[in-house]
Amino acid sequence: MKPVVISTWKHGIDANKAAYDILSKGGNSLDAVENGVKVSEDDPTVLSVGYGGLPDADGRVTLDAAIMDWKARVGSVICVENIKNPISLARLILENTEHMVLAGDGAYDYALKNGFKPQNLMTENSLKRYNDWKVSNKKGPEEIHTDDFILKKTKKEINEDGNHDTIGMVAVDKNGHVSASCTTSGMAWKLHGRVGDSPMIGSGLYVDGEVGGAASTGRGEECIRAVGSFLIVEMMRMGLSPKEACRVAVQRVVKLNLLSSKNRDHIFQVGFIALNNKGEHGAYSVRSGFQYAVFENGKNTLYDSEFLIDEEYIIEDL
Ligand code: SD4
Repeated sequence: MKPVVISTWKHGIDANKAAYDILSKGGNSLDAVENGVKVSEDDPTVLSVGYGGLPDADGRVTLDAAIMDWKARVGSVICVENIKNPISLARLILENTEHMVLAGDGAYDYALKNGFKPQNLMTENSLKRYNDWKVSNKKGPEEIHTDDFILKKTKKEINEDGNHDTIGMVAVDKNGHVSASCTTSGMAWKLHGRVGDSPMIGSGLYVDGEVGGAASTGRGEECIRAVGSFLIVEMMRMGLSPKEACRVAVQRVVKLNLLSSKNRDHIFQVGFIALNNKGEHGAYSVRSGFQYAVFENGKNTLYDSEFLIDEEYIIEDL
């Protein structure tokens, strides 16, 4: 079964290829999850990650990324601009510093001191979409983001839309060592300085070498308050399968959303993926439309995730 790599959304297919290439040659999972998600960071057609990621309300492309390995080593960058591969910056923090998280200008300065080249990450397409949003936007920026946009579409349209979302990746190598990565430009049109779940250890991703790892995508605010990825790993530790553990986290996300007076709605997506150190994997999401890519036994496959909403009993049962 091992090695295995899993990642979020359709663009995970290409990212998985790069990761599996490393794993199948005997490489370790940390190298795999860094180089895997870099494929999405480099791809201007992926509108929620790296180069070509949609900007915030001020027209600034701000990136978040984090990486974690089976030895509980962590690197994370928050709200960094003009660096195309924040995941490699996160890896550098993991390898070279006594810290775990660098933010904003400090992260940027550290990148330049270590050989990263500054680059404008706005593409013609993302600039056009930003300008269109500015003209059409009637609501405050915090109420408009890619997930709401996606969820206004039909299920069919959601599944045909290859232009979303954050990439989260979890891999296990031939030695059973698990690592995870997560990288994003966050919600489109977010308030400047807003940070989502992706760079937050425990929310956007988590790994425990004795158990496995998990990663998330979707509306980060909902995942942060559930500390979703940590919860999944702990559920797997207690014996749940990766899919069952993801389902528990999705239930928690919905429960906490219902409790909150401010965001009492279900018009959002959160999806989780999980992989244990035996190579078993699973996913679950709040709503339909979430897909995840799995490369195992030499085959790269895109799966539709099971989802919670439409299971009406769950609201009362929580
Ligand atoms: C965030 N979770 O910044 C990321 C964005 C995302 O679907 O995954 N959108 O909240």
